[in-house]
Amino acid sequence: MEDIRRAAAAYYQNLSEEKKRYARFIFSEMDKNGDGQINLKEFMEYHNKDNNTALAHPSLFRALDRNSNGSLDFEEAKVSYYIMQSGRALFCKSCNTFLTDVYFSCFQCFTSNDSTVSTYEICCDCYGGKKFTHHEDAIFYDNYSLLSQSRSLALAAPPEKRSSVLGKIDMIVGVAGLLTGCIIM
Ligand SMILES: [Ca+2]
Ligand SMILES: [Ca+2]
Ligand SMILES: [Zn+2]
Ligand SMILES: [Zn+2]
Repeated sequence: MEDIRRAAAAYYQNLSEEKKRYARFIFSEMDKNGDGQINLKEFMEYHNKDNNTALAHPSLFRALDRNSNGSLDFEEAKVSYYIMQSGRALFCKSCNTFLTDVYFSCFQCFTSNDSTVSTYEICCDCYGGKKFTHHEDAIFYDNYSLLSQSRSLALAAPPEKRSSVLGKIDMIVGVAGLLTGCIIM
C-alpha cells in the first residue's frame, strides 16, 4: 500500500489547480457531516450511490486508513481519488481484500478468448494457504510475471485477437502503473 500512496502523492502533485479543486470537492461530497473526516459509513454511502460499487469495500477503506483511526483525512482519501480516477481497483475473489502489491491471477481465465469468462485474482494469503476454489487445472501467475507472459502472448496472437489480449494487459499494466506511479504503455 505504501507504493500506491507514493504514486498517489506524485499523481496529485501533477494535477492542475482545477483538478485539485475537484478532488477537494469529491472529499466534501463524501464528508456528509462536514467534520473533515470520512468515516466508513460516509465512504460506503458515497461509493454505493455513485454506482461506483467497485470501490464500496470496507477492506479498501481499511487499507486507506493509514493511521487506523477509523476515518480518512484528506491526505488518506487522496489515494482513493487516485484509485477512482484510474479505475483499477481489484479485490481478492476469495476473501475480498483490496489487492495492493503482488497478487496471483489464473492464467487460463486471463488469456481466455471467451468474453464471458472473467479474470480471477487472489491475494497471496489465499493462494499460499490454498484458501480458494477455482477450476482444477488452473495455473496461477503473479501479476508481474503475468504481465511479461502476456506481452509475448499478445505479440504471438493473431491480429484479430490481439486487441482483446491487449485490453487485458492494459488492466494489469494499470495496476502495475498504480504501484510504480508511471504509465508503462
Ligand atoms: Ca465526516
Ligand atoms: Ca485515518
Ligand atoms: Zn484473499
Ligand atoms: Zn481460471
